[in-house]
Amino acid sequence: MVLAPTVSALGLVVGGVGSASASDVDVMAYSCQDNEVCFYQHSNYTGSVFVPSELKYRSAVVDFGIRNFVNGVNTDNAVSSVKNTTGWMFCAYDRPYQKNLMHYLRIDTDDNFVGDKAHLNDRISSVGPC
Ligand SMILES: [Ca+2]
Repeated sequence: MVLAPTVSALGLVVGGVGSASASDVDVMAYSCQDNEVCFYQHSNYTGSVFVPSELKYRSAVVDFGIRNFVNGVNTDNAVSSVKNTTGWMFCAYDRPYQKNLMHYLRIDTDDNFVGDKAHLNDRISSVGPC
């Protein structure tokens, strides 16, 4: 009588560990380094990441449609959170080539596109200094 629930619980634990390790790469969040702008595939700074070198030099990413996250997924209309650790503010646009300004990525600021910022989720198509 006591053994049955114990075995059942153990089975659940093993199952949980198995599924977690199978998707470790996808789940493990990238730690944004100094002087980077990190675009995350999921909210809360999780999922895959896109760290464009252009933004380290205060240049622009004019078309997310031709850029991918580290996992190979296209970044256009797919960013759900952003960290800006550079000394510059950038503008995020809904359209390529910096058209349709929708949000300021402020200096040393984290942007999580949930709650009152949910309207920005999966919309960034270009980013540049502003
Ligand atoms: Ca867009």
